Amino acid sequence: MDAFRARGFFVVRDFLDAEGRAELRRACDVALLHTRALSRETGHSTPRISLLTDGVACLQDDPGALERIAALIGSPRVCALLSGLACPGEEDTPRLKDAHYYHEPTRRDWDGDWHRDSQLGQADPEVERAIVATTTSVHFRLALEDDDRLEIVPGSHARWDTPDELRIRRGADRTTPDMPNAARVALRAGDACVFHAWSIHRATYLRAPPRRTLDALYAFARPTVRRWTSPGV
Ligand SMILES: O=C(O)CCC(=O)C(=O)O
Repeated sequence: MDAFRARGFFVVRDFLDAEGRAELRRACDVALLHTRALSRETGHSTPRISLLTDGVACLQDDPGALERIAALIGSPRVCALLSGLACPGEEDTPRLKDAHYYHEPTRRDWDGDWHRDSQLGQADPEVERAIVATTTSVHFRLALEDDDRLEIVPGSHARWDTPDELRIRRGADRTTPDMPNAARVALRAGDACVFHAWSIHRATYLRAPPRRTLDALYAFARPTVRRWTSPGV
């Protein structure tokens, strides 16, 4: 928890043994291989497929595969890793938003954009800044093969951008290799990583070696106060 507060991420080595990994990889590969067979883009030029939208139709033929994935991302072990990460004022219960399977591209190598997930669909940086200051959203990911593609700017989850960072992630050169203080997160097969989705991060995508990383995104909610109105009001 201290590492998460200070740097915005932590790695849990050997989270899953070889047998568990092989089972989970078989399950996720069902979705990836079917998705690739059905599309010329999704699963080929994309960084990831959504296991709950793109892949779910494919998983319907193999309910055991969907169960295996759901069992992990809803497991007490994963929830225990997320416990205590919410901001003050947020509920401690993580809410699952989506589950993705990150894969290698099949046609060309490319570099991803530096971003905070909070900027996606958010045109106004000042609105985004308020979201970053008051809410928490986290990725839990599990490498099923060695994966060193992700880079994060440690500590960026807990503060707003420097002028250089803002110029890069909202400017014209979002794929630059020159992001100050970026750190590479190297996972070995079986390692898990939790990182704050509002951290400044990106990945670079290579056709080889194969990338097989399961990633689930969770958010924490603020308790809502329901206001009842009197009949006729
Ligand atoms: O690991 C990756 O490919 C990058 C992940 C990412 O940028 C994201 O999920 O927002």
